[in-house]
Amino acid sequence: MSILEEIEKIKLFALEEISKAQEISGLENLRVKYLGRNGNLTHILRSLEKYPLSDRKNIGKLANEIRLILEKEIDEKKKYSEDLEYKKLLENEKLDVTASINKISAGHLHPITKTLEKVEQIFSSMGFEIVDGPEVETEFYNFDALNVPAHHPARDMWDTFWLRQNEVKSEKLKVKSDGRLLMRTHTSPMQVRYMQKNKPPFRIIVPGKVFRREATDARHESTFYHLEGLMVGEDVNIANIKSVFEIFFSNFFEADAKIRLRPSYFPFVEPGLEGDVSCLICRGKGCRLCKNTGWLEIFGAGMVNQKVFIAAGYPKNKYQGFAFGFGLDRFPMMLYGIDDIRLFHSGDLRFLKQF
Ligand code: FA5
Repeated sequence: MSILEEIEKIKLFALEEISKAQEISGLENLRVKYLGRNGNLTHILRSLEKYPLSDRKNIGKLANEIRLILEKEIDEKKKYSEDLEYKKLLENEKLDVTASINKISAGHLHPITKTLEKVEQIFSSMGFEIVDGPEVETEFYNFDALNVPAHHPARDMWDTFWLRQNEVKSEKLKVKSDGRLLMRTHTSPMQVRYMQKNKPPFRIIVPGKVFRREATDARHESTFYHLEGLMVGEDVNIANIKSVFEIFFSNFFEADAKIRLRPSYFPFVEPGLEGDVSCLICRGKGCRLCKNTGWLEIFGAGMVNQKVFIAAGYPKNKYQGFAFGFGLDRFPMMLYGIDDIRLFHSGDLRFLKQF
């Protein structure tokens, strides 16, 4: 085989090896093997003097051409392999934002909070302002200003937790002039607090926690939620109570809930009403929650007693208005079919996770 044929053969071998090489390191080895100091082609170029002068030019030319071809091939393949490796690297590193991972449980709103949001939204749509009040109240706002003086038998209905005064340091509550401190038994104290600072006409709701000394059962807790409502103007009348309740209950239960109004007594309203809603758990047939009556006692209401207006500093007989108080916990009980109020504050995850 002539030296020119031998060079061509080297070229064929080299090209085949380059095409088969998978990795950059493999290509570098081929560069050394063929083009390196002791490489096959370099060796031929270095030993040109051993060939006749007439052949040297052709041998050298061919060997150099092939050298350039191999260099180009190796460089191109190397660039291709580098791109490939980079692509692989990117593929391994890429972040799939849609991939499912082990979810961290973030919790959710308590059923009473959900209820409150819905109630607030309905009353807001009827133009009621949402007002907040203190949970620690004075005897004056919780009782006296609402026409429940000391030793009045109505105080028995709202027996509560009294505080030792030196345990509470609050400028706002004006302890000395407003009597002893207690955990509020209803959100009604905000009637007078609000009226002292605002003039009619207005309509407000006051949601919040209330406290009572109770022997608890399926319908009674010692800590529960109330929602007070108050609408005052010069011509507000009892028909407004009925229409507000009808709109509210049909929106809240998204069902045909029946309402029953009964005469009742609350010292701060005259006349006073008790409002029942047909039990949505048993649909009126009778169950543990409704004590087999088919009705749930949900709210107290009535026209504001003029004595309350006077306690707030309003002139007698100038204004009239209605007030009502809901037990808020009983709403989710009916909505979700919960038959024991004590579950709400039990902290039992098996219960809470259902909502
Ligand atoms: C009152 O507290 C009055 N302040 C309501 C009111 C406001 C009447 C304005 C008139 C005008 P009562 O004690 O009935 O009323 O409580 C109101 C509602 O709270 C009840 O109808 C009942 O649904 C709920 N409730 C009462 N006691 C408890 C309790 N221990 N646990 C859970 N809910 C209760």
